[in-house]
Amino acid sequence: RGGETRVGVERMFGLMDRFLKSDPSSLQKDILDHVEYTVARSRFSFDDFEAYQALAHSVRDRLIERWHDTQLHFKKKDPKRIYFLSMEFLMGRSLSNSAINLGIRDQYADALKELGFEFEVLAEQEGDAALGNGGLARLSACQMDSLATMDYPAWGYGLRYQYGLFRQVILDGYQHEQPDYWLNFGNPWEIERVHVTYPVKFYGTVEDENFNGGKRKVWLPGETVEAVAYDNPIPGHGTRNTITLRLWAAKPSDQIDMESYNTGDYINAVVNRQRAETISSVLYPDDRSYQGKELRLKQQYFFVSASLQDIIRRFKDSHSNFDDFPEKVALQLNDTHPSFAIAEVMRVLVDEEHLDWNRAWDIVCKIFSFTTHTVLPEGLEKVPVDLLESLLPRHLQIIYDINFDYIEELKKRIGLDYDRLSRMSIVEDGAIKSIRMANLAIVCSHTVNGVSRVHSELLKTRVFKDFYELWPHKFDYKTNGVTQRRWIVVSNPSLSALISKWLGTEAWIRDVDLLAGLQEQAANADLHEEWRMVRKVNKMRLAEYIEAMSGVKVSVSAMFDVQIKRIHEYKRQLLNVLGIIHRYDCIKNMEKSDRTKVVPRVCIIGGKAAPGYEIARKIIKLCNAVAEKINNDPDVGDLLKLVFIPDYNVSVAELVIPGADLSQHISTAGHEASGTGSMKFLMNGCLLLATEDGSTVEIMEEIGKDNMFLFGAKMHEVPALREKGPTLKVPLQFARVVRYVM
Ligand code: NTF
Repeated sequence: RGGETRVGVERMFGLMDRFLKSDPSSLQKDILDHVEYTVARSRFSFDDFEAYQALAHSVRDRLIERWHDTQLHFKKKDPKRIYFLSMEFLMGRSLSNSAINLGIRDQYADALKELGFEFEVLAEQEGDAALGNGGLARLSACQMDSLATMDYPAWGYGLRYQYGLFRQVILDGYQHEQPDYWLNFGNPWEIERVHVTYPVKFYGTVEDENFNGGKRKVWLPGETVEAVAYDNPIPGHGTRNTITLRLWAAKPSDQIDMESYNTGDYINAVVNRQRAETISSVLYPDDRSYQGKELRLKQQYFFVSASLQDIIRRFKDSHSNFDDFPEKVALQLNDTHPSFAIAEVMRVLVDEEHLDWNRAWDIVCKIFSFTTHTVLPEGLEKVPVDLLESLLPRHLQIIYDINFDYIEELKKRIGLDYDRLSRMSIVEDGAIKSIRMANLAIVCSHTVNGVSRVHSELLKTRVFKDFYELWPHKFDYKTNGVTQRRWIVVSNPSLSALISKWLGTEAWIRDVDLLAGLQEQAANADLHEEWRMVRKVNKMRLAEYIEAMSGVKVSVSAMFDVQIKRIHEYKRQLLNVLGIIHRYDCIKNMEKSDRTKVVPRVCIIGGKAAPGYEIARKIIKLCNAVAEKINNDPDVGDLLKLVFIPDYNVSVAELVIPGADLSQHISTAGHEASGTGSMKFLMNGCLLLATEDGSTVEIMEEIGKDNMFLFGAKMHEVPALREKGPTLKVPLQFARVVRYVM
């Protein structure tokens, strides 16, 4: 911008070194320059954290080069772009992942060694970006990595929360939540775009206005908040493609409310402006129950409105009308959270771009697709109409209009079946009139997908049955996956080296199917021995961590039996703990001579409970109480240990998974939409103990029933069991154990 005319292209090229070099001495120079000029420390005196900062900036420079090239390339080609809208992204740390995807991790490690630093030690300095809760959010992160690696012209859009998922601290066995003010020490992985800002409006009224001889609706908003873009470059592996995760932060609008200033109440006027920032301040820590809170709704619309303004601006840069919009724009709704995008596109096209309603509707029907991550109908969002009417009055009207047309159409298709019409309506008439976000998403999307095969069957036969019968062609499934870049290469470098050595190629890092090539070596004793060594080293690393976090010494020759995930009744951590109590009791009652037959076991449980989820919190307490009892019983020793790993997050998972021998995925069949943890354990060579639920069913088909421990009732057996009620007769000594551990 302007630079070309002022300096001249030739001169600019002359001044730039084309691309940054990645030989050891260039890397060392870069790092030291960043120590001096970015971190502002002397190159003769800096600590590990400062070294990490400098290193991160050096990697980021290389990311930026590719990122610019990618943007330029796509600007020229103008392909159809994928826009992935998600309220949550659990990115974890970025340093190792970025350096590996850029193909220069080892060069950095060598360069640092000569300076007296260890790459892995510096990598530990980075905090987690925890802008999400659980499975849905980590899936978003894995998806971004894959989209970049597979050369898609994709964008992720979300919110830049100032407080990510709370930190879990265990005091006296209970979970306590502490704020995760993760931006405290700066974030080298984001680039603030002070010029990429959009006004986002709320409240106000809708008026009729004369227009072209008729009437039209005009929204006169009551509050404006500015959305500022923060870009996070996401590099692909083995490609220059580097896509963008654009996160929005709320800032007070520049449009100064002169009235409050003129009344002389300057201090209050400034304080009120500052309140705007609360919109992006905190992530809601509950992944299931929808609470109908105004702030949450504001967050949803805020990120949707900013993202769409950005998307439409990009489209209009190279198109003069909306004819090609569906050929150039695909919007993926990650669960119902971004569904206001539908009403917002209608509003922009009709009210601002003055397209006629039917034409706008035609466009809307071609651009949205919707992924749902839940099984339970209770988990689906319902937005109270009252709330919407005050916050987004024009959107409410639009949703009513969409619903009116849709119900009229529906009557023609299914007749006057009022029960069904009312079930399928976007608007729910009840004690609290509300908008069913899932219905809105299904009606307006061309594709609806579940996240595993059984999940999609459940959608078709239960949750969205009425819709499936009407539009079978819309329903599809995309079984979740995870990226081997993070879950093998970053988290288990020794296994990664082993795989490349035995396959004779690194191509599996881009194409996971190539791992099947290891089958040829399945019986090779040397491979087994090497793998065993890799596992042992990972277990030692994990044992050290366990001791540091919980003070419990565990033996690496014991079997490490792991269950790490959000704490939920349906995930049945409680069942796991009851099983551990039973195991403990059996050992206690055993003849001493029989104890030699027991396989020593370290049970590891980790996960956060939503702050308002009482039962989940109690499960954590139970777990810690049982651990206290067992771990301090010299009679049991190394035969059984239980540790609750506090503050489970992406980085902790990277440490725990490679060291696990057995992992548990024991949700009540029919409850886990997919589950992705199992895939991470599996690709690290860990055995699964799992119910036939979600993606396990497909994993079972892939690896064979003989290669996993299937557990528990099947989906079709669950309703009858529920009907029957509890049948388990609690053995006496079992009850005794429960009593003395609590
Ligand atoms: C989760 N849902 C599901 O519970 C998992 O089974 C699934 O693997 C992941 O989504 C990813 O699809 C959520 O995290 C949410 F938000 F819906 F609660």
